[in-house]
Amino acid sequence: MMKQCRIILVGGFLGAGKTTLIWRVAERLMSVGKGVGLITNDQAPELVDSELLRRQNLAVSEVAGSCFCCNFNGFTDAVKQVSEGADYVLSEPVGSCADLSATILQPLKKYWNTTLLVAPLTVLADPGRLASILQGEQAGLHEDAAYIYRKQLEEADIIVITKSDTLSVEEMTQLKAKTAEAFPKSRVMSVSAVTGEGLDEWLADVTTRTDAGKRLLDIDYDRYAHGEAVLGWLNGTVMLHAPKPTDWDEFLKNLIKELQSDFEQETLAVGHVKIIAESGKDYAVANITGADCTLTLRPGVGTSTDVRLIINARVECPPEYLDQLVREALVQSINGRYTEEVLAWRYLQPGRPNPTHRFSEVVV
Ligand SMILES: Nc1nc2c(ncn2[C@@H]2O[C@H](COP(=O)(O)OP(=O)(O)O)[C@@H](O)[C@H]2O)c(=O)[nH]1
Ligand SMILES: [Mg+2]
Repeated sequence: MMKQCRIILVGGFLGAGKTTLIWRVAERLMSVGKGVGLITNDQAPELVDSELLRRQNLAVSEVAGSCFCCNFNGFTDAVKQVSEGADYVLSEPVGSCADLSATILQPLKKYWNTTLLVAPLTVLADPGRLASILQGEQAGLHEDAAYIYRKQLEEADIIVITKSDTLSVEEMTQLKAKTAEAFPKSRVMSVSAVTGEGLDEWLADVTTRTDAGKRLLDIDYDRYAHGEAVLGWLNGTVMLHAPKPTDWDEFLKNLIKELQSDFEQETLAVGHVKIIAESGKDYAVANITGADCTLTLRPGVGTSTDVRLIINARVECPPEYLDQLVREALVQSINGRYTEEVLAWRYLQPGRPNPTHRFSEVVV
């Protein structure tokens, strides 16, 4: 019999910690000799996530230009590409996507059951946003984006609260209990990609359980579409050339701070903004996530004359305005010191989700 590869979908809202978890877990699996393939997803090419994961020497395929659900065949092509010789394929759907049980898990179970084992649907939740949602608030998001957030949790086979290193044990115990109460049909766990806490427990579940996509979501596609459309998206790739060696970590820190203060000033809710700065083998990543605009900077790209920036921004405003803000922040940070070469630059508003398949019954 042909070897079956297990596909593990790791969903959850923008900035929940999907890419970080996938990377940690891929490392862990490979260290015990397992073959791992990865799939990232976005509405437009030039993804920081793909670049970051490729830098860890992992086989990565990207479904760009539409989400997995609206391009199921693109998704399964990507699965074919990275599952060759792999024991596990880890895949990250778009953070504002929902209804994955009906549009991805059921079709996989139905049409791909001879080659793929489907793991339970995991949905990650950042503790800050989750706590707000559980209190009936909106986590600083538009009400329809908060609606998507709740719907994602509702269909999860497993809800994983991420970033447990940022809470006390007591706070996490309470948050888990509240989550289990609000979403009684999902298993609730917690992890930290920083300390590794909870990773083995989650892995034990998704590498052995086969009860995937146990429920179908009751979701209003008008609200879902609107919740996605309130976010402007921007993906850009820019080369900067300096006349003399320059500290690009410092530059990146300034750029992300500039953006953070712009969004704060305009009171725009940030879904997720991430920038990778690369020079040869060296790179740094900066992120803004969450209602409170947390900032993380992983050094270091160091000092050189040239740097490549990939910028991905998902912010609650019209895409044209996001384009303007990001351009202005770049101009400010460059301050006439470097020459800029734009390699790719796209901004868009996600279109209405129109899934390839949408099952109305659970496949057993
Ligand atoms: N403290 C902490 N931060 C984390 C953890 N996992 C992810 N992050 C941070 O959360 C932000 C978003 O992570 P990312 O994996 O890109 O989220 P994604 O949008 O869901 O793929 C980044 O700044 C990460 O460094 C964690 O376990 N602990
Ligand atoms: Mg990601």
